[in-house]
Amino acid sequence: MIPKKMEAAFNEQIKHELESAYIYLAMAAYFEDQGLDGMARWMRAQTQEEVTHAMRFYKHIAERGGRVKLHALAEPPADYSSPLAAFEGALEHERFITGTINELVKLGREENDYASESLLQWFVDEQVEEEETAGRVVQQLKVVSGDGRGLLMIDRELATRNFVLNPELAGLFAQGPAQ
Ligand code: OFO
Repeated sequence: MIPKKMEAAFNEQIKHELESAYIYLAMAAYFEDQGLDGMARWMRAQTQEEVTHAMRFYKHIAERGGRVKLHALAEPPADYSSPLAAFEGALEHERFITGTINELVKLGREENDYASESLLQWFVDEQVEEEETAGRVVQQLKVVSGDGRGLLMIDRELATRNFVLNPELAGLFAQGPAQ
């Protein structure tokens, strides 16, 4: 059985992860509007990934006899002053998410909740990657500093991103073998 405090904190984290999805979908819409299709695609892939993050917590709560409860999501910003500002927003948001994951690790230790350790370690590792990925795009956008040709090159590179659903999670979306 999942401790009540962990259940509440994980439900809150589902909200954070879905808010991440919502923020990135709003960024996708911004890039769509700017004609930067590669960046829009990258953000749409990121949106899908964030939904899988929420579902990892959903699955964990349900498997341990807890109750998943969904909270209201905040409205994300619709506009950005530049592609760089949008990716800086993404990086800042990922740093915020890292903080929330660290708090969960701390709470898990206080509650002696060993059953959540491997799930949370997965997220600790994931956040290193998330910050690195967003940070790399920020760096590249700074290098081209608004130069149209450079921007289109980055856009083309980001267009190669594909979202691939981890087969382990397929069952959560009713797309794979039942789990
Ligand atoms: Fe972007 O890692 Fe989840 O929120």
